[in-house]
Amino acid sequence: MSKQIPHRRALAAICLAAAILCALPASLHAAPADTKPADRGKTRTYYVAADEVQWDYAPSGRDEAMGMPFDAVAKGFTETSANHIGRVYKKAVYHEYTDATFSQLKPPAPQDAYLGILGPILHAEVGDTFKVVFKNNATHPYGMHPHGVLYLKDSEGADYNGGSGNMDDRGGCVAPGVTHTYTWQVPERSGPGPADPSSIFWLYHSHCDELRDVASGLFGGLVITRRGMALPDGRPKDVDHEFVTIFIAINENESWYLDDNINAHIPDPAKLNRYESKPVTTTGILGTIAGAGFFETNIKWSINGYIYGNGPMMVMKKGDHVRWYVATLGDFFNGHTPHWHGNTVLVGGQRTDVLNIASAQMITADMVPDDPGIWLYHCHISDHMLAGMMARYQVLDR
Ligand SMILES: [Cu+2]
Repeated sequence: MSKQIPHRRALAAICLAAAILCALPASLHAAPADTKPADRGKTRTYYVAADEVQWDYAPSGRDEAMGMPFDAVAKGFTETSANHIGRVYKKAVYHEYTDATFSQLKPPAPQDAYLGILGPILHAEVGDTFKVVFKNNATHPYGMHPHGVLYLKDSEGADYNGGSGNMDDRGGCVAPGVTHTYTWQVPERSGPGPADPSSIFWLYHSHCDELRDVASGLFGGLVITRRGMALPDGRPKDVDHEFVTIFIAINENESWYLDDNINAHIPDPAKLNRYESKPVTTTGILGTIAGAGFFETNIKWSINGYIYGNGPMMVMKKGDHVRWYVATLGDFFNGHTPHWHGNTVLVGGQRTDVLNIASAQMITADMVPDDPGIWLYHCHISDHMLAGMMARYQVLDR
């Protein structure tokens, strides 16, 4: 008798466990009968922190796009004076780390140095799941809000009245020093559509106070590759080079660090008129955004956080299959027309050499360059270009 009671209890426990297992949705404890193990997808874990840095928009100290010292207009955007901050700003950016200790940075590969101020580009294949462990190392609340992927409220990374109580607040505003884990699923609707190439791009950015967070520097991207088209690291296997370029007028007047930057660089902050606006270039052209006041020169017309061609060269070879992911983000000023000199691209089956993007729009453009050389890649809105929205890419001959 004394031996039968434990036996019955054990049996009851087994039955209870079996009942719980049978009651779970199939996806939680078993693959569907028609799903091969290889189709179940990977969990891709990334460690991303918001770090405060000193960012230099033009580290070479000259106009690399034109191959000369800064001219009178460019000096307003790059040189410190009584009413100009210059080219170095305190900002918050996303950095990738190697593990959950957040003690060692995982810097981008040398060929990805052109990514500049962007957060890490996180890759996945349709069917996968992102697990993004986010740590806020900064002094303001920040988060990570992704476009395109599938999430529950606590992984949306946005702060607003979404109708589900305090669930909306979780992950939208992660307090300084706090870590939050986002789970983003990648179903079919997050991947390439029928007219898309083998991979597409989605932005992510901080959405605690969207305007000020983005102006402070917190944005990056996801690349989703079609099921069966990904290399082990998630990149598309039919592409030789991927380039992510975000054309963004970073409005430093909206940054959380405006006061810090004024105090650090303006010789006499008490005398500064931070509302000074002069819509005239130093060369006397009226009506452009490339003006000379504090307001105008405190907007940085950048590609990946670089102005006047200061980004590292984007290098490819003639005949390569090159994929460009192009986007913009931010305030009113962010409507852009990225233009490649020298080569053309295909977008959804249509050929062009100029795109048209407004804030948070994302375009994938494929190029097979046939024209070797160093080529200009810039916003075709003329005064954006005048204010520095220029980069270069190089096609090597084979
Ligand atoms: Cu533009």
